[in-house]
Amino acid sequence: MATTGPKPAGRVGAVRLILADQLSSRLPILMDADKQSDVILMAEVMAEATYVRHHVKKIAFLFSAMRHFAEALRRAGFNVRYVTLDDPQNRQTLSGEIERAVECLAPQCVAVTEPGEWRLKEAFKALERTLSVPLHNLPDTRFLCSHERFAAWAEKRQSLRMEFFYREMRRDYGILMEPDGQPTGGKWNYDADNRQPPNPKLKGPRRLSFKKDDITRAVLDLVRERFPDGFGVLEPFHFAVTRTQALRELKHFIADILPDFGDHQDAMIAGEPYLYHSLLSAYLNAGLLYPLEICQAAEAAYRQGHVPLNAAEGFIRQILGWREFIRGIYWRFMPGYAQHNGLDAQEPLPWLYWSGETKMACMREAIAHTRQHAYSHHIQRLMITGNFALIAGLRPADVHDWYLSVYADAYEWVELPNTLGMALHADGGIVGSKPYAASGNYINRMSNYCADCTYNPKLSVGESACPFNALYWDFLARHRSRFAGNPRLPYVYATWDKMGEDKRMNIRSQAQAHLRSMRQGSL
Ligand code: FAD
Ligand code: DLZ
Ligand code: SF4
Repeated sequence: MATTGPKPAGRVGAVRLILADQLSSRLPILMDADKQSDVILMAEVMAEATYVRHHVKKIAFLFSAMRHFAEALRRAGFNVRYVTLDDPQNRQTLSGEIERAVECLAPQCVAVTEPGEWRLKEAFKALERTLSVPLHNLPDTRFLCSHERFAAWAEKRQSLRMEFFYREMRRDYGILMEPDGQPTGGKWNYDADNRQPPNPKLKGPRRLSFKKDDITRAVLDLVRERFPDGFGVLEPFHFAVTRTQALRELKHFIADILPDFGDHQDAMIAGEPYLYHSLLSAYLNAGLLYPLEICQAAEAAYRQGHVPLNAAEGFIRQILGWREFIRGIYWRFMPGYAQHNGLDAQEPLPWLYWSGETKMACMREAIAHTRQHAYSHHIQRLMITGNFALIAGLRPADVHDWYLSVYADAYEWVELPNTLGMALHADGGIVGSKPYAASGNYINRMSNYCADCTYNPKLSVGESACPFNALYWDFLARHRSRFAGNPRLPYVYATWDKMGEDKRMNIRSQAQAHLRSMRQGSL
């Protein structure tokens, strides 16, 4: 592939930057472009590929999707300047590549779409001050809730709860709404019908695998060569890398998988990384799919009688509710949000998160999926790796770094509030009213992992006791003054108090023993 594109015949109007996660033709940056005089700039740069230790599949997915998008733009008649990672002239930062494009093309201005990470927004602000031509910031119109809409909703409230935000979004977009203004089916939320414990024989449905073309093969070679120490396994590589392929993934999900999404939403089964989840987040976040088209496809499947209401509503809530709510939180509370450590957790991230080497079958499984696929589903992220980090008191900044690195769908706007807020309860309760702490009992109920584990989920003390048990009680005891008044926790503290002094002391010293083993790499 050519590293740079042709220069327009006359004076260049605007250089328009498209980031790796902005691969959407409906963004103003492309819709307002003049095909005669403007140049679209896309750049693979080391600074972005290394600011955390990204999974190699994430890098390959983004580079391949970028290159395919650039080809599609060229076919549509745009002038595209595409800078590959191995271009000897590449300055290896986005700001450096914008400056180089300005030096080479002498445009009248530069335009960027608001990026999804605070640090890039700051970098573009700094660049604006030094660039020889004006830099215009364009909005990211792919989201369903604008910053202004979120602020208008949030300003009226003391605490921000996703459920109430979601109802407003349902009304705004008329999704699963009846003409009389009532929610379809009479209820806003059908979670009570979802989330069944798994049958241990549960098998995930067949998933699509996309054929690798020359572009993807070249990217895989590049990533193999340039990121030999990257996290995770590069091949096999099954990702969709074009909008057409991502739409096939969406169609397959709606037709064959969504009907069972609700029932199995919280289930975890050994050797089944995907179960009934959509696998759409990487495509949605990179811009290959739009959130509204996904919600509308799910609603249409329900209205045609193909999908039950509990599944359609539960799925739509994740996108129209959680995803938009999380983004609203990020931009409302940054940059301070990233500094939160509300539970004063100071334990460094243990190496087992990177290596997957642990006797805990549930952690081994979740990290193995992560290494293999740059994916694990929500309950593994929240109730296995997230829950362990919470109850073991791992440092939020380290945990944030890990989640931002290891998943193909990870960008700070979505990863940070999920990690700091939802999983670690480090934000003082902005995202969630209660910590998602759970013992081995929960994991045993919702998975078949414990059957194959060195540890016993029924024991809290002793060599074979499940680490989640003692760490769970120790977490609650450590933070009693903070959580005792939480209306959702009194029964838990009543159980703790009933245990008796000796048992409580044994459990707490067992928790310390687990932490020592964790530090020594033998947990
Ligand atoms: P499905 O289960 O099929 O859900 C459908 C869609 O709903 C997803 O594709 C996603 O777009 C959206 N969604 C569901 N839950 C959330 C949520 N809590 N926040 C935002 N969107 C949601 N999601 C990311 O996209 N990027 C991340 O970096 C990310 N980091 C996370 C870190 C932690 C600690 C936790 C607990 C969750 C994180 N999530 C993140 C949310 C969620 O786990 C993933 O969106 C989901 O697992 C993606 O898989 P899927 O597409 O199969 O989702
Ligand atoms: C994650 C990522 C990677 C690995 N590489 C690039 C890149 O080379 N060029 C680029 O434009 N963007 C890349 N990205 C995405 C950005 O780092 C950043 O996370 C998002 O653009 C935030 O919206
Ligand atoms: Fe995880 Fe404990 Fe079950 Fe082992 S016994 S799989 S550590 S919950």
